[in-house]
Amino acid sequence: MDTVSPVAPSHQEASSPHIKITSAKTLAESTNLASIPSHYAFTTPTSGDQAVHPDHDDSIPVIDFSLLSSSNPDQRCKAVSDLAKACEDWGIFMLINHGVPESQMKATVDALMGFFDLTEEEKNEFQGKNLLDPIIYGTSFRASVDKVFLWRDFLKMMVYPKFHCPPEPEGMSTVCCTEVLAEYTGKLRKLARELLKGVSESLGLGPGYIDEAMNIDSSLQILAANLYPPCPQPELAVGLPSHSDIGLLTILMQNDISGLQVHHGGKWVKVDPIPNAFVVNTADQLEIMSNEKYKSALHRAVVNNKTTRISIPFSTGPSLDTVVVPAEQLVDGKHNQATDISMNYKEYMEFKQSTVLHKGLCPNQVKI
Ligand SMILES: O=C(O)CCC(=O)C(=O)O
Repeated sequence: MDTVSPVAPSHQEASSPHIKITSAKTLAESTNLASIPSHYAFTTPTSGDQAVHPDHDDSIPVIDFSLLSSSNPDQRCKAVSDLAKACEDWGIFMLINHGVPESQMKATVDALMGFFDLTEEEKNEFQGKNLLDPIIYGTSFRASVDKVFLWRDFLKMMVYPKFHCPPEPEGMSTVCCTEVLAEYTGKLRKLARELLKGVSESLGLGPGYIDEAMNIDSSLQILAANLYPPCPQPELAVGLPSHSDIGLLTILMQNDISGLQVHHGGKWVKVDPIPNAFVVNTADQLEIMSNEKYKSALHRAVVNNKTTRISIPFSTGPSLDTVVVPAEQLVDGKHNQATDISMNYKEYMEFKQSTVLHKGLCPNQVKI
């Protein structure tokens, strides 16, 4: 399965290995920054690959979670069929009426913004070394090896089966990050599980099929935050290049600043935020499990020169030791070749990361 995008920007020559690594936030806040340093400039300007707004008659699907979880069979049936269409045609949809209170969403954004406001020294304590480190803070993708830097800082935390998040620095008594993030991820875990039931049904499998086959009881769930500060030359810089996510589904929250784009019908389409809605996208393990009926959505993030954007993806995968295979019911021997990668999820994560780094492609096509 090819998860590397055909439309990723090409790189300039490798920049000097002696570049001083600084966060995008620190760089953006440095005075008189009128242009970006050369090691942030992609040779293919993103403006040459302009995204469009969705058409009126082909707009990004909206799924109403209250109907998906309704006890009225007709409502649920309609919602499941809308979900099937959304996953098959787009691989991305807006999720409304999901039951996560606006106040909790806002508190989560504030808590994570608060993390990025810490000093470099404080944040750098969480620089991870390995893919499966429970907490990783960084800039770009892997700044120590990246040839061209991405205009983003990030924090990634494994939140299930065991919850991890950076401890609150002393004196920050007003923001209770641990509690906020633990409650938020607990809600999203339930939401993801319910959504996967709907997805399972939408594939013609029983509602519990994915839950059981993917060992969702011990699934790996990761909460991340991407910070994209204002960039003086957004047409040259890249927030996140085209990539697919590695898990089953990603549920993304964002502040009210646009930047996310999805590849659909041969074009890049803007996914403008809807207040209080989540964006949900299909990911690699769902593509494998569904025998490619639901393709893993290619998406990317662009930056702007005015306002900081934050996006907060929550990824649900199978358990690390699950070998994901296509559901038998979706393979019909004659017409349907089964996608079989014969790797467990942990090996898949390592494989995707090493392949991309080895080939020297833009490393952020690897998703963790
Ligand atoms: O910032 C965004 O909207 C996209 C984030 C994303 O694609 C990711 O973290 O994988």
